[in-house]
Amino acid sequence: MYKENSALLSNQKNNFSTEHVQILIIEDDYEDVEILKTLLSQHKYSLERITHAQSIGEGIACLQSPGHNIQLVILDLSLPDAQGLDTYHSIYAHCSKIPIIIHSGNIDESIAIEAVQRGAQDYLVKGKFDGHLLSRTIRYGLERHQQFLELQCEKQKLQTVTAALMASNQQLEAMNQMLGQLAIIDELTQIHNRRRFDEVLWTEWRRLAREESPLSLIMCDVDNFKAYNDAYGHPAGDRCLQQVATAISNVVHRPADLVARYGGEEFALILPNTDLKGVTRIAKEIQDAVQKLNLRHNTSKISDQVTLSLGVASMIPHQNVAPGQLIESADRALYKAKTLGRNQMQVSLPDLESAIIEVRKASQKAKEFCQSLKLAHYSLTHSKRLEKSQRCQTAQLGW
Ligand code: GH3
Ligand code: MG
Ligand code: MG
Ligand code: MG
Repeated sequence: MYKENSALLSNQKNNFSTEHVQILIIEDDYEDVEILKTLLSQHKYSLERITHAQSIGEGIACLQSPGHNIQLVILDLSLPDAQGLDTYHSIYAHCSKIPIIIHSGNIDESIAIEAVQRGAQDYLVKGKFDGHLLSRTIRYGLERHQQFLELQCEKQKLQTVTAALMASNQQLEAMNQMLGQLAIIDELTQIHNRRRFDEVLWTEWRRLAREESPLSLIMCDVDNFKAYNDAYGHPAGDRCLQQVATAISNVVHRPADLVARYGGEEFALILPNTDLKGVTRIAKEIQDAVQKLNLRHNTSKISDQVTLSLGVASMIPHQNVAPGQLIESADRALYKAKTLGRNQMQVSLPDLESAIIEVRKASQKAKEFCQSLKLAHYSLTHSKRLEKSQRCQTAQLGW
């Protein structure tokens, strides 16, 4: 379509001088044809470039003939094979790219208006125009039509550019999404990475501090994994880590739970709104799930299969305590599990938990104290006024 229009434009450019214009007259009345030809030749239109058709059928055949170079059609609306605006529609359907001027004996203004609204360049009433008007109508018709084609061309160019832009935008979005995923997913195990773990821990810590609800953490470490690599090779070690990661992921189900590869052969779980009882149960399920994998580990010092050591911690976060404290707490428990023989879970001693409770208590006391001070101040000033006016006693201060 775009190429078609461009070709038409280049054909027509600078070719509007009267002696070069190729016109098709579709008219069944020979007298009218002669009148038109006379008027045209008086205005220097070349009669050699004027073609005549007597019916719609003949006109269409002419417009469909290969290599025709008709630039403009003058159309009678009353023909042997078509009448009224249908005549116009039939021709327009075959040559929407060529300007059409209607030449009719019908003086009905409404038909003229409708024809122009539907794309005709003008509507000339037979016997009501002279050569000047005809020539001007042809010139304007050709120019207007060329402008229309140029606009169409620009519109199509714009559409092509817009489509290309949209396509590259979609590609960009897809790439951005992929990059976003790459930034938070561990390549080997396809679970979340350390970076995502840090983000989520921070968010959940602040959220649960407001809610005053528990946040739990499990740190898992594959036992004697160096020996596994040494015995079975690094690629087998990689596969083992993938299986362990999947097994751990399958244990947790809540949307807010997060399983991440914390580093090397260590995994970490964030379990929001989960208390110590809940997290202990999950840790045991993880141990069972890894045991069920039944991955041979003949060089392990503690079992003939791959095992985990787990450290568990749980606390109600507080805005004055950093979330790193929870990690340290779970890490201490993991260290204890390692030193006590591996292949087991240990729970962090709630020393920090009690520190947080102390902070809470102190903060509550401070609030109460402030409240009491306000009341006492009110009570003192109030009683002073009473003493002056009514000479009565006393204000009490206490909290
Ligand atoms: P422990 O029971 O005390 O945890 O002993 P360990 O051997 O598991 O711990 P250590 O820290 O001595 O060794 C960890 C090993 O984990 C060493 C390293 O080669 C292996 N490892 C870390 N990341 C990967 C990995 O991406 N792929 C493989 N195959 N091995 C890894
Ligand atoms: Mg007629
Ligand atoms: Mg380790
Ligand atoms: Mg280890």
